[in-house]
Amino acid sequence: MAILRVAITREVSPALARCELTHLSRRPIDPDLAREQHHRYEACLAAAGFTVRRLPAEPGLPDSVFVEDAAVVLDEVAILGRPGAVSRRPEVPSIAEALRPHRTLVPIEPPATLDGGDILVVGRTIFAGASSRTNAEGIEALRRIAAPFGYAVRAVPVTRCLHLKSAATRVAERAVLIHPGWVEPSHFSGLEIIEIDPSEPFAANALAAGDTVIYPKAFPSTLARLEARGLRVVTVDVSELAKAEGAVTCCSLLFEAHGTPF
Ligand code: CIR
Repeated sequence: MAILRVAITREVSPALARCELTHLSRRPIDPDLAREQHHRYEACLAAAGFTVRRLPAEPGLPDSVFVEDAAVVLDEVAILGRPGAVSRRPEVPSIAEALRPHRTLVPIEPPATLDGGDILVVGRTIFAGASSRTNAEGIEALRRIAAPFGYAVRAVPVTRCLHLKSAATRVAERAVLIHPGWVEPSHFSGLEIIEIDPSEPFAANALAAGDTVIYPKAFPSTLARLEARGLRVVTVDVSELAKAEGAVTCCSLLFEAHGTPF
């Protein structure tokens, strides 16, 4: 059977305007534009070689487009998240069903909380943000589940932004894009570090999708840094999702699977 690159996404909820907000003030969100931007984002994933499996919208779950937070998909196993925001916990069962054909599923038990947005995998190292959403028990549970597969889990304190991946994301096999004011660069010693342009504080969230980096259109100065490094970057306008404190990693779960396109 062929190896497929799969992207799980979920249609924008009509309730997106009632999303959780932690570091942003509420601004009006245009739901049609949000949906359109999300569809263009999915088109970028398809162009990057991913088979996009879009789950139906969840009208009662405002943040459910941000599927990344509901699970951590490793090559060997999928860890189901237990979102730190109580309103987001009902997002997990449908993500579990979508992952079930592809991975053994392992849940996280209370009192542990873990948002996928806090989990950054670089090779066999997992950086886990200790944030307002992911607690020490969540990081310990992740370590217990991932260690037998040879992963080392490193906890990284996150206080100035929502998730670790608001401050640091992987842009190439061993390169991370970071906001040094939001996360201490020394945590990533041994990796190549690209810093965001300081004029663009939200610019550290980039999505490595195969050989392509999917990146918000809103950060031209940091984009120039990524391109100067020789990365293949495609930009997408995610302005409406950004008002919900989301960005490009949050809107998909990417993994390899055996099978035929859906
Ligand atoms: C939340 O506060 O949970 C959502 N409004 C935004 C989640 C964004 N997710 C992510 O960065 N992984």
